This record gives sequence, C-alpha cells and structure tokens, in this order.
Amino acid sequence: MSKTLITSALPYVNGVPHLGHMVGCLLPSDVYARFMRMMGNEVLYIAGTDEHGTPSEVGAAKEGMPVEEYCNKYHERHKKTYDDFELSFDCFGRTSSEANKEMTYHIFEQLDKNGYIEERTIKQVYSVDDERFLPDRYITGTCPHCGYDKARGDQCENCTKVLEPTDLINPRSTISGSTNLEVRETKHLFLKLPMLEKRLDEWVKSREPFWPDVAYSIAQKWLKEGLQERCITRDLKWGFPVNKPGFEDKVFYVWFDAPIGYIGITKQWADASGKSWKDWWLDAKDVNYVQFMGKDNVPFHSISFPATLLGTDEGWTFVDNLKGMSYLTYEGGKFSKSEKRGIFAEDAVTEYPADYWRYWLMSNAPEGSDSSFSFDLFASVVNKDLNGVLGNFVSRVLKMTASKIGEEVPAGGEDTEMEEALVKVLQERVNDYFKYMKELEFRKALNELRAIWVEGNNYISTAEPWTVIKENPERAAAILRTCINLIRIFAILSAPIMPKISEEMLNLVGLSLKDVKSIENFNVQEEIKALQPGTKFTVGETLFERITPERIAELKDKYGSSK
Ligand code: B3M
Ligand code: ZN
Repeated sequence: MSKTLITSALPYVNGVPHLGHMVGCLLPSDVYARFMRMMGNEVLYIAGTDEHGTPSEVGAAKEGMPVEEYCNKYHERHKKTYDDFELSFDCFGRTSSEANKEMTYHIFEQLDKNGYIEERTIKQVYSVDDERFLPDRYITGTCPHCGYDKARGDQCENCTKVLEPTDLINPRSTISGSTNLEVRETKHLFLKLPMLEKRLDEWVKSREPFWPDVAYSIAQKWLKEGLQERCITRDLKWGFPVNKPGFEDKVFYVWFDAPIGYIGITKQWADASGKSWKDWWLDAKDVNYVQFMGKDNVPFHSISFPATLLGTDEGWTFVDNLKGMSYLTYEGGKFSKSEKRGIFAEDAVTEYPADYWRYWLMSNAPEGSDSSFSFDLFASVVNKDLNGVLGNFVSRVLKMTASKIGEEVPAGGEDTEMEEALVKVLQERVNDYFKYMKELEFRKALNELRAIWVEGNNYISTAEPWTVIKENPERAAAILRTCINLIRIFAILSAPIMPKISEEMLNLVGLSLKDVKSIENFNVQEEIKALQPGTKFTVGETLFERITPERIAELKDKYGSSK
C-alpha cells in the first residue's frame, strides 16, 4: 500500500466560499482523495482555513469584531459548508493553531541558522490618516503590468503578478481610501531566494514529467525571470510574532506561515489522533504528495514554499504533483457577494443535494481554461446526465425486474456475446477513467464515467429484456441480472464524485460503500457477477429531481444573472 498525502490550498478565512472556490481546489482534492482511498492507498487529506494577514484584519474591522473571534466564526462557517459538500478531510485545521506556530518557528530558525535570512531596512507605504503602514491588501492601486485598477499590494488578481505595495500606481489605503500616503523606513526580514535558485531550478526540472503543463510553465517562467529576496515579515498585529530579537513587534507574512500550515495542520491531526505527523513530512520517502490550488497560487507552491523547505536542509516532503486550476465564472461574469451575483456554496446545498453540484462542477472543471457556470447549463447536465442517463437506468431496471420477476436478482439464463462485448467495452472505459483520475484530468475522467453509464443504457436498449421476456424468460433474467450488477458497478465508480448517491444506489441492492474492497484491479468480468441470484433489492425513490424551466428562472432571479 502506498502513502498519498493530499492537500487543498487553504481558503482565506474571510468571506464565504462560492462555487469557484469549491471547484478551484477543494472539490477536486476531495474527489482525488476519495478515489485514492478506493484504490487502496493510505491517504492523508489535509486542508484548513488560512487565517493570518490583512484579509482577516480587514474583514474583522468591517464587522467590528476582534480578529480572533472573527476567525473562529468564519472557520466554523467554512467547516460546515465543506461538511455539507461531503469533503472528506482527515483534518480541516487552521493556520493560526499552536501546532502551526511551532512549525513556523522551527522552519524560520532553521533558515536563519543556515544563512538564508537577511535583515533589511526598506521603504514601506505609511498612511498618515490611518497612522499605520499599509502592507499587502491594505493598499489598492493600479497594476503596473496590466493596468488593472483594483490590484492589491501583494498580488494583482488580474494578471497574477506578485507585487510590492510600492509598485502600485495611484495607491490608496484600503481601510480609509486615503491617498495621504508617504514612504517610510522600516526594518524587515527577507528570505534569500536567489541563494536557493540553483537547487530550486534543479528540483523543478526533475518535476517536469509529473506536473501538468500549466503548473510547470508557471514555475519555469518565474525561474527564468530570476528570483528575488522575499520579505517574510509584516508590520501587522495579527499573525505569529517573529521569533527573533529586535523583530518582536512584527509578524510573519501570511504567505510564509500559510503553506507551512499543511505541516502544522498535519500536526493538529496527529495531536488529536495520536498518529505521527513525521511519517508524512520528514524523511518520508514512501509518501507521494499531491497539491491542489488555483493557478494564481502556483508560484507560491512551486517556488517560494519549496525554497523555504530546501533552505532548512531537512528532509521535508516536497510536492510530487501539483494541480493548478483556472477560474469559474458565474453566468459569464465574476462571482460577487457584494453585488449579490453568484451562488455561494452554503446556499447551493440548500437548493440541490451536494452531489448534483459535485457532478456538475467536476464535469465542467476549469482545467485548461476558465469555464462558466450558468443555471441553464447546470439544469441541462442534471436533467440529461444524472436524470436521463444514470437515474433513469437505475429506476427502469429495478422497476422492470420487480414487476416482471420479483424484488431479487433473477436467476437462470445464459450470457451471450452481447455481455461479452459489454464487458470488453466497459473494461476499456474503466481503465481510461482510472488513468485520467490518476493523471488529475478530471473532465476527461468524468466523460468516461458518463460514457460508462451510457454503455449500460445502450446495452438494455439493444438487449430489450421487455420483449425477450415474452419468448424467453430465462434469457430476460440473465439480461436483468447483468443490469442490476451494472447498478452496483456504476455506484462504485461514481463514488469519488457523488458519494451520497452512490451510497443510496448500493443500499438499493443491500450494500454499502464500506463493503467495497479496493478497486485497484477492477475486473469488470468479475464485478458484473458480484451480485448473486436471489440477492434482495428495493426499487426505491427516483434518484434525481428534474430541474424545470420555472425553477431555472426562479434560481436566476434569486442569485442574479447577467441576462
Ligand atoms: N489562502 C490564497 C487563496 O485562498 C491562499 C492559499 C493559501 S495555500 C497555503 O486563494
Ligand atoms: Zn496586473
């Protein structure tokens, strides 16, 4: 059994996640974690809220709340939303935890000891009206690279270039809007990335065969442009106070302690469960580490975080495969809470079960390029794929068998070349489905999954048990037995994407996902015989609800639409 460590980028605790956040890293990481567990791997799946830095301070100030209280409130809200979405984390922790503080301090001390930390006096933007320095998101202005006028002091979200607050054109304070700004001197600590460049370059090159093109080319571009010293401290109150004499009034930069959070949260998990975090993170040669994130986070995960770990000269686990997702738009525009545009994850699950969203999002995942959510598309996929193809097959088979033969898997009858052909085509599709899942090619994987359901429909349409039963009831029994076994197969294969529906489908034939053995060597020839004649089943309710044009109109109205 091999060990797979899976992390999703840690969502900022401020605000609530929308469907774009969900498909941008959290959901694909869960689908992959579920799949890898079913393949028989020992999986550790970690995520949590990213709580430090200006986003939390700005958010708390807006709500007139102490930052800690604000973080507690939103951490719980994130956690509930992800539970509702069936995200199967082994631990959903927090970057502000004691465990993470310990890790951050340790890693910083190692870097300092090894000579990778430098003290510098720098010029920072100071707001006279706010009486404070304005790091990162406290300052807004025009991006010098692409002209976007709402670029933040740390990164332009339009062109993803990483910025320094002093780079911005027409800067203003995010807190007060004041432009009464001046540049003042302040002392900070820098990570000497150029000193690590050569080792990092070698390491990135060794990753080429494993990283998807998007991630690899982003990392390459950064290395080509040359690395610069990165400031890892901030003049803020909220964060881990810097553990170095003379810097106690500063905190670590959020992007310094956030990725260390993957390790810190593993320690949270280990502390709570009595397991070992080191088995996953230190000299853990047997661990395969896969990270999921939005593409704007790729530089931090492929360059700055690995460099941080390299600089410690300790045997940390480095990312083996890295999936950078593009963006999801809403009805052709941006999701926006303030403009009441877009459906947020916590509302989505009140409208339809999580599995509907999970299926839609994964089959339309913004992988190569951005993709767009619309209620019309959502309804069409739910109605066609889920209702028309999968749901319809299940209810048709079970109803027909119950009424013509009885509520158990029929006995008797022989297989023909029809079943032989079915097994062959299904085995090919299953192999491709697994291959794409392993390669993190989710859209392709879901195409295969849907094609597998379609094969079931094609089979029953061609075999026509409803006609055959009049002349040859034995043969009809064999066909329907195959069909009921297909329900079990479909349920197992769909489980990483739609865990609840899969469980429901298995319950219909008296099974549960817990009973499913490793699918690593999934042999359709054997699986199609798994349910023995005489096994009881229940017809059950319809699996999926159809979404009517009236409901689509209602949802558009409720969540905003560009039309
Ligand atoms: N919180 C950015 C984001 O949510 C950041 C990710 C941290 S991963 C260590 O997009
Ligand atoms: Zn820009």
